[in-house]
Amino acid sequence: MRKFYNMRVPLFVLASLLFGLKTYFVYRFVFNLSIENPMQDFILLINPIASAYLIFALSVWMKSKHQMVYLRWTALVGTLILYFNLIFYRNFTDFITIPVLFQGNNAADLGGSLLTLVHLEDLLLFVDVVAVWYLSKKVPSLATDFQKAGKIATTAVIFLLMTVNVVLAEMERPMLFVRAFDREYLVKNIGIFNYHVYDATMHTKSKAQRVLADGSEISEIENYMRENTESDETSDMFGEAEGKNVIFVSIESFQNFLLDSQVNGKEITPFLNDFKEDEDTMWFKNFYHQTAQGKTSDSEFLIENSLYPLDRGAVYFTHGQNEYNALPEILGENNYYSSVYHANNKSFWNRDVMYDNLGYDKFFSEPAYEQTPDNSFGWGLEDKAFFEQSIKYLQSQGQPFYSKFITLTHHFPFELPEEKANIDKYDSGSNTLNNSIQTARYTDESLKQFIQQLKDAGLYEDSVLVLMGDHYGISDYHNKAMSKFLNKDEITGYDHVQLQRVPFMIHIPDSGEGQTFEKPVGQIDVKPTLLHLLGIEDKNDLTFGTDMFTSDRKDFVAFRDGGFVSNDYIFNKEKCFDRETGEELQKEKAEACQPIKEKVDQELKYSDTLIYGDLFRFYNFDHGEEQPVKKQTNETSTQ
Ligand code: GP9
Ligand code: MN
Repeated sequence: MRKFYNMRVPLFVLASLLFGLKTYFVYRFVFNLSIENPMQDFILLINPIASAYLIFALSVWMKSKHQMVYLRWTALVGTLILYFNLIFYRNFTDFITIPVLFQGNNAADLGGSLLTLVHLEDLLLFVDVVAVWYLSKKVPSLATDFQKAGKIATTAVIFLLMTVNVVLAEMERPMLFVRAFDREYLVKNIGIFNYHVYDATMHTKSKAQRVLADGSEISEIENYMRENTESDETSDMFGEAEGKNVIFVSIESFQNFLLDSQVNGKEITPFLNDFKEDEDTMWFKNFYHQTAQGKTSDSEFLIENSLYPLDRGAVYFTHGQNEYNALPEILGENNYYSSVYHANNKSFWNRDVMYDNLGYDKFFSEPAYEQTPDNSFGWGLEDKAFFEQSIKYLQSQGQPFYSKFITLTHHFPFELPEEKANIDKYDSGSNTLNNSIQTARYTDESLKQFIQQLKDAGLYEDSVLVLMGDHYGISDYHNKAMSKFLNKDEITGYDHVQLQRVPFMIHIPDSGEGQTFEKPVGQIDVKPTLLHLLGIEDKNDLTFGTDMFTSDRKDFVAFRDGGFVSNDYIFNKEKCFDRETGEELQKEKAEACQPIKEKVDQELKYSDTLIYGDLFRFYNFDHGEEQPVKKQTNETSTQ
């Protein structure tokens, strides 16, 4: 008995257990990781303990005094990694990737948003760090002094635990690593730390892809596009807006659930509610955003290029120097002047570099606007002042022009001075959702004013107005509040997908072409649609989207996580739903999703190959692929 009493648990074991259990609690109760069966829960418990043991147990190979230093710093750094992921998760319902880390200046700009993501109870996360720190200093006897056999045995346990973890994960989700579209699955099955190692490997691999690419893949991708996304039809809408200016408004974080909804008897978006029904407005009520970690910049990338953004990082950052055949460039060749209006610092999302590359003539960023304490809050200049101050620049542009406006006020954390709010906050457990109602209403008012200002400036008649929501504003983290708002028991996988619908309206003054379209379409289709309306035919263009008016469109809108919407089905996180009823399909019925899912995966893979390999540098857009011009843009030459 006495012997047992005297036995001390080595600090590395204690640290592993504490750290592992803590991580488990974070996975289980803070990250919204869905648990579908007891096996998944077991994996969730085993993986943090296994990874913690992996890191801490290595200390047995060190001298006692180094062990203690190693253990305390490892506990601290590990906790910080976990904590940064947690903060990131609260905002994006996603995990950090390496490319996101290199967007440091964006994180700095988050400013006010960050504060709302840090909670007091987060201090609990550091309790074990304090304990390990204390014990490592005060009880040196907790260090180990194993003989070689002990060290080897400890290391063998590392391998054993890791193997059990990987085997269980592979059983639970076959081909996890190959099909890793979904970071949540990875974290759930191998843990956040191993996920970071995996992510680093992927990062290196994708960097190598450009160097190794030689242009041979482009013809396969071109064939795919010609067969699947190019339309043989020319719809009646071809050239409907020929020669007109295009005023494109990207509305920050705006989702369709805001439309036609009320809070305390007041409409949230009275202007948009009317505008979508206007006799000159074509409203696509099943239009989906397709963005990933690059948020607004991903939506811009989709509409300018009709290519998919990447599943990790922001393509604006990681591939800002690639060769593209973007909308502003094509319009430029057709005598359009192109510009972007956005009152934020120009390097955010690497916009200054990317816009230049995409062929924009001018970027009106923060310095073009006058900011005062009265007109700036949250992320900066308020939308009303933004539009008002933009008119003078718009008037001085040569015509026809293509100008993109990116709003800012309805951005997380949705701050608005009380005297500027014309609707009550919502009342739920989520301040984010509650506050967002007021900023949504504010932005709706700013759009109404903008159209009046365009009319007053004589710019309305000759322009096509396109309004588009860039991506979701309310993440899954607020599902509980969202279910209250939508009057539902819960938010299912089906609801999640339907919540990714964002406004998309094309308004051609005096056209009488207004109607509501039901077909599922997405941001990938915007570029071909606009070119179609402007009567610009670019037969050599390579796009994954198709203009929204033709009837021979491919039957799916793909999401970056591998989910999709087709005419009949909705697919999300390996579940197949009936698009009409929302019912989850089982067994044979669910099989119907598989062939579409394969196409979706194929298409996303092609898009990634194009971007990672920078394959457009091998393609001649003037003549098509038949006369390739192999450009020697930098280190990779194919000559
Ligand atoms: C930043 C603005 C918001 O300039 O576009 O970016 P987001 O966080 O939505 O990607
Ligand atoms: Mn945005």
